[in-house]
Amino acid sequence: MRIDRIELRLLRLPLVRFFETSFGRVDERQFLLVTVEENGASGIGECVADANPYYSSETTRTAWHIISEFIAPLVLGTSFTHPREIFGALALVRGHHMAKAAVEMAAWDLAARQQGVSLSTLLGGCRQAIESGVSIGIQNSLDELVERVAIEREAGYRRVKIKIKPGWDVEAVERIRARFGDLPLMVDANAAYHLDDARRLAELDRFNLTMIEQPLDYDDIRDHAALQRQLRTAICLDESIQSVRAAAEAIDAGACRIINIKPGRVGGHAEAIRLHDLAAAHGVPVWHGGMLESGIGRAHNIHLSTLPNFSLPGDVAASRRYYAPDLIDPEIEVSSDGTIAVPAGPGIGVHLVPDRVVAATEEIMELRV
Ligand code: OSB
Ligand code: MG
Repeated sequence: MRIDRIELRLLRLPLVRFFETSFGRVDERQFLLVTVEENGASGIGECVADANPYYSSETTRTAWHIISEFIAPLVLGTSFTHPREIFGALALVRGHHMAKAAVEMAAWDLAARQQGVSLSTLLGGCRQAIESGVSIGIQNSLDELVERVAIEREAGYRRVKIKIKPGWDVEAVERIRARFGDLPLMVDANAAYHLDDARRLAELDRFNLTMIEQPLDYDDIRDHAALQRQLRTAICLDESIQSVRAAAEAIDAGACRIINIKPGRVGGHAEAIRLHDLAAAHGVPVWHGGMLESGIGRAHNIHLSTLPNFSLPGDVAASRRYYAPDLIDPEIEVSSDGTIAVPAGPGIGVHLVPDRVVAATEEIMELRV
C-alpha cells in the first residue's frame, strides 16, 4: 500500500437527543472524517476527538493540526505491506492517538477494500453479528432515567450502562433495579470520583452491577488498584487505558478486572488488537466502547468487535439513537434480540450519502504526495 492522497473533513452533526456525562452535556458532535487513497481506491476513518478536551486531551483541532503537519508527511508516499505497520511508523509523534488512529483505521478500510474482503476478516474477527449495549446519559430527573431505560429495552438492547457522578449514583441504580429487576446493568463515572469516595462507591456493591467504569482520574492506575481492593464490583478502565502498556500496568497492579477498548484511544486497530490479545492472555474480558460516532466510526467499531475476546456487549448501538439521518446508508440497526449485523461487503461495508456529508462539512483539506 502506498497512500497518495489524504482528505480531512471537519463535520458537525446535531445529536438526536442530548448526551450528558459527569463532564457535561452535549447537543451536537464535531468530528473529523479522514479519507486515504491509493490510485483512486479509498478507505475512510473517523477521528473520535471531540471539539473540547474534556474526555481526552485531544480535540478536533489538535487532530487536524497533527494529521496535516506531522502524520500525513510520514504516511504519504510511504510503502506499507500491511496497515499494522502504520502505528509504528508514526512513533516520532508522541501521543495523539486519536489523530493517528483516524489515519490508520482509514488505511485498514482501504486494505480490506483492495483485497475485496470484509474489514472484520482482515482484523481477525470470528462472528457475523455483535451484541449491542446502550449507554444512557445523565437525565433531567430519575423518572426520566427510568423512562429512558424502558425505551431502550423496548428497542432491543439487552445490557444497559448509565452515566453516574456524585449525587447521581446510588439512587439512580436503585430506581433501575426496582423497576427492571436483574437486567445486565453497569455504571460509568468518567473519572468523577476520588479515592476518598470509596465508601460511597462500595454502596453500589449490593446492586450486582457487571462493572463500574472509570470511577477515578483519567490517567490514574494506582488509586484504581487501591479502590478495587475495597470493592466487590469489578472495575473497568476506559480513560486510563491510553496505551497497551498502560493496560499491562493496570492488569499487573490489579486496577481493573475488565477493559473497555476504543481504537481511537490507543492509536488504531493494530494497537486495539494488541490490547485485546494482551487482555485475553491475562483472562481479562474486554468490550468495545463508543464515542458517539457517526456511521463510519460505528462501522469500524462493529468490525473490531467481532474479535473473540470481546465477550461482553459493547457501547455500539444503532445509528438512529445518535443521528437522524446518519451520514451512511443503510443505517446501522439493532435487532429485537439485541444484536447488530456486521455490515456486508468489502472494507467497513457502509457508504456515505454525499449530500449529507456536504451539508455537515465545515472545512476540508487535501494533502497529496
Ligand atoms: O466514557 O464511554 C464513554 C461518549 C463520549 C465520550 C466517552 C464515553 C461516551 C459514552 C457513549 O459512554 C458511548 C456511545 O454510545 O457511543
Ligand atoms: Mg467510559
